[in-house]
Amino acid sequence: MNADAPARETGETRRTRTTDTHCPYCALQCGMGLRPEPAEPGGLLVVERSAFPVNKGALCGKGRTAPSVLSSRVRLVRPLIRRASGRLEPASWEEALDRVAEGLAATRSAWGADAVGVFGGGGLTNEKAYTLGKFARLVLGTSQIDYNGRFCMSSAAAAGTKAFGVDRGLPFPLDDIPRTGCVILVGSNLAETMPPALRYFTELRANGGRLIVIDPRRTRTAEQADLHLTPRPGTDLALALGMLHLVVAEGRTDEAYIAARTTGWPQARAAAMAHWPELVERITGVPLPQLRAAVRMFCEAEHAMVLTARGPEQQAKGTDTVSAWINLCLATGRPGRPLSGYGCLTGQGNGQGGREHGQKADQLPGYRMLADAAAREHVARVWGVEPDSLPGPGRSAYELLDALGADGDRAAQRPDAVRALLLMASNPVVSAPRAAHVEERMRALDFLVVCDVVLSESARLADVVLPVTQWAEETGTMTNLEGRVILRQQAVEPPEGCRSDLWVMRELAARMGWEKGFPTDPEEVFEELRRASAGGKADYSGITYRRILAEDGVFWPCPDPSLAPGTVSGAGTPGEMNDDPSNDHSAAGHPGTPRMFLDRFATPDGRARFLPVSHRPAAEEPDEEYPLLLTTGRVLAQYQSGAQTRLVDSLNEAAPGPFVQLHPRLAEKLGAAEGEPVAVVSRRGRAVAPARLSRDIRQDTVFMPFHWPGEGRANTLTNPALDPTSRMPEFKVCAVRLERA
Ligand SMILES: Nc1nc2c(c(=O)[nH]1)N[C@H]1C(S)=C(S)[C@@H](COP(=O)(O)OP(=O)(O)OC[C@H]3O[C@@H](n4cnc5c(=O)[nH]c(N)nc54)[C@H](O)[C@@H]3O)O[C@H]1N2
Ligand SMILES: Nc1nc2c(c(=O)[nH]1)N[C@H]1C(S)=C(S)[C@@H](COP(=O)(O)OP(=O)(O)OC[C@H]3O[C@@H](n4cnc5c(=O)[nH]c(N)nc54)[C@H](O)[C@@H]3O)O[C@H]1N2
Ligand code: SF4
Ligand SMILES: [Mo]
Repeated sequence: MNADAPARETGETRRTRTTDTHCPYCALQCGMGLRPEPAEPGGLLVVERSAFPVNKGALCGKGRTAPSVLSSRVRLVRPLIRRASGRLEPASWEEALDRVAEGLAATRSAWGADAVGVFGGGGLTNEKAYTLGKFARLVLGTSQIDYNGRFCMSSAAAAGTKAFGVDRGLPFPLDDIPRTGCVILVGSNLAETMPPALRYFTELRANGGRLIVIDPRRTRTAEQADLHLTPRPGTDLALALGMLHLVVAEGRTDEAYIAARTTGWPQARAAAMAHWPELVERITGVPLPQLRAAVRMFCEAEHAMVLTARGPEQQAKGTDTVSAWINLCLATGRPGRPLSGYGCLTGQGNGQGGREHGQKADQLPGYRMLADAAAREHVARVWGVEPDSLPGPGRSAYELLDALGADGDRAAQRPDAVRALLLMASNPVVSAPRAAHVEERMRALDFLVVCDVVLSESARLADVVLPVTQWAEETGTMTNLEGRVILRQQAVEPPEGCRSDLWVMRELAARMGWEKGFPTDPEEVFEELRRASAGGKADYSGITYRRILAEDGVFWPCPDPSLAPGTVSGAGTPGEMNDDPSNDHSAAGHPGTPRMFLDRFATPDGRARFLPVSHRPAAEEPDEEYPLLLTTGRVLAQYQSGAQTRLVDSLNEAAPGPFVQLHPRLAEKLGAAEGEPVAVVSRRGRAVAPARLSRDIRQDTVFMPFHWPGEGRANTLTNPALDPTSRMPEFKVCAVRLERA
């Protein structure tokens, strides 16, 4: 398979021909070609890469316009330092790096290593995420590192690990979707959040399969469904339990599968049976006949899947909610069967790989756990340090942001405050829950360093801003939502003043006494990551850049036995999950694992675990003062905090600013007309945005997208109540009232 491996791009070829690479944004990681074309925005023409299997050439508007964010017109191209004037002013790299190294070292020596924090991002390549985790633990010696992926799929990750022993968002390729019989899509608006993936669902329906969408709003995705259930936000847990109750009551369980492949059914069954369908109807607002219809469609299909996204996951009970959906799948014999099972649609470009290689508070590379002695020993050996020198687990993302700064009264309240922060690839001022508080905490820091490609709202608060290179200007691997490791190749030279995140970390490490151990060549980092991940759950040791190019990506786990450590506890045996005939073993090494769990789950006994879960209310339910529910999410043309996409004219024309989606009846009660500003008020604050009247939303619920800063910032309102297991904030439900603005 290596014989026809395409050549890696070189500086020479880059200047003249099309480079195969991938979009900078979401977890689909659509393949695209980039060809130098001076007249185009960013100097690059986007060329269709129809041979790449995931998107077959299709791109959404964000992907098509991504090169314009490469342009130095909108980019950071020089380091900035906050001077005596109070303003951010240009500086040399030398001065900026010295300043950062001094600032971080000063905080550490005055207040201890845990007074320095690191906040990463799920958009970073595997190489960067790996290096950031290593930099935090070795150079800074801090336990205080976490990342924005905590806000993304952490509930699904926690539930997947509990049930299956490993967390890979989709345990099967997207290509299985058109051939299954029924898909329940829970809280995903993929028609807007990963448009080229819609094709898999239209093909499913063309093949006679059924699509059920569960979303309190009638979205573009819901429009495609055979059945659309519109529960009250925050009640998916009850909905799943009600369906499981009906499955049992109607005798639709797969007893042979339950006996052969699972544990814990009696307890999970008992918990579900306490959720009577009539009670579930009352909690969720979904009429019982619809619930029955959904159960029938799901159970009558020979093959079926449940896929969740942020709707049910971004709740203070997100982990239990996903467990309830997994229970439904297990009771009906789906996971580990062909064309069937449970999957989570991961969100950020490297949302999957970014959670595997050590930028998470409790984690080491290869999805190893920091608290596991054998894992520490293995990784410490790869890093050439003593296992005892590695710090333990730290705080989760929101808890870390909440612990920033020791000003005023907080100095006494928070002896363990984080006083200096290195922020790489996230914009929490816009995207974190209870954002006004988070912004205040960031302003209270002694020292804030931001590495970014643009001057984001968070970068504006920094003491030092370091301008870094991005996707098309550098090479690195990403792991898409299917667990497919792909290679983003450099297609263009970066602007003069920009340096890669890897280079920044190397320079800082050197200034802080680590001359070695921080290579800047991505492939060299990847070779080290292969060894560090060997024998871990997310085992990349058999993957090489060359193989990725030759095979359109390689699915982990992909072990190389020659790199495996002697013993690693809890590592499972990935090869055993991999008896799929489509995985053609050959002399070239392990073929990778497109489909997991066909023989066994990654638990010690090989069985999937039912979790007994029960409904509970949202952290904040409506009351007289705050009678409505707010839920939040995305629109097609903007990406996340908008730091990148708000710089693109055509995207701004399509989605110019925030809005409040509300039902015409609700608007009438309020006396608000289409386009008029309305104020949404929660216990955290007040946001104002134009009303968008729509019959596509429940009358007790309003929706706001979260892509904008300022007055219309949705996260001014959101509730930072955390899931007890995943530490996911409750972005998808809080109590609000509306006022005329
Ligand atoms: N255009 C665009 N695409 C993106 C992104 C982007 O910012 N913009 N971000 C990427 C990232 S990081 C992610 S995580 C994904 C997210 O992808 P999605 O999960 O598809 O996106 P969201 O809009 O956050 O939420 C999906 C739906 O959940 C619904 N929902 C709200 N509350 C509830 C609830 O209580 N229960 C249920 N069942 N549904 C509910 C909302 O109405 C919404 O339609 O998108 C990725 N793709
Ligand atoms: N209310 C509400 N809030 C939410 C959500 C929601 O549904 N509702 N969703 C949550 C979710 S799922 C997510 S994933 C978060 C995302 O929210 P954020 O973490 O704010 O995500 P981005 O806006 O993608 O921020 C990425 C930043 O990194 C920069 N960047 C891009 N590439 C690189 C690089 O290679 N290196 C460096 N150093 N920087 C780079 C970008 O310019 C940008 O400033 O938002 C969360 N917030
Ligand atoms: S769907 Fe996602 S990966 Fe594909 S072009 Fe759009 S933003 Fe990029
Ligand atoms: Mo996300």
